[in-house]
Amino acid sequence: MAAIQKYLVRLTATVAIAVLFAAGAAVLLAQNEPTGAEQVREITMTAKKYEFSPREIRVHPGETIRLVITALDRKHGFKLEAFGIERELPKGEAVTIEFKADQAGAFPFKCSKFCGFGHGKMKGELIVE
Ligand SMILES: [Cu+2]
Repeated sequence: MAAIQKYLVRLTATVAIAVLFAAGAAVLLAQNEPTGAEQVREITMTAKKYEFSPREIRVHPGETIRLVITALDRKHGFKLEAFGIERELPKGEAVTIEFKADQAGAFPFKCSKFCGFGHGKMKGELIVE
């Protein structure tokens, strides 16, 4: 009788410790979970002869930028040299480009696929301030 009581007490203690441990682990996990601090700024853009819209993007230093660009009329390209970005923009396809605005300043971007006589003027600017 005494033996089984001892066993039950030990079992209860073991279960209690396990529950406490699990609760502690859950709290730690909850603390480590991203709380939305890593915010992504999504900017939708279109490209067509011979302009990007918007042609000027203003963001803050440190922000993660997600550009979603759709070429409307034909294939274009998007080149943001300062951030090492160059992507083709097939017609009608939303292309997602993600990068961190980790340097401040004004950075030009342009169309990198020849698209006609106005191609050279198809430019824009990313302003990180
Ligand atoms: Cu072009």
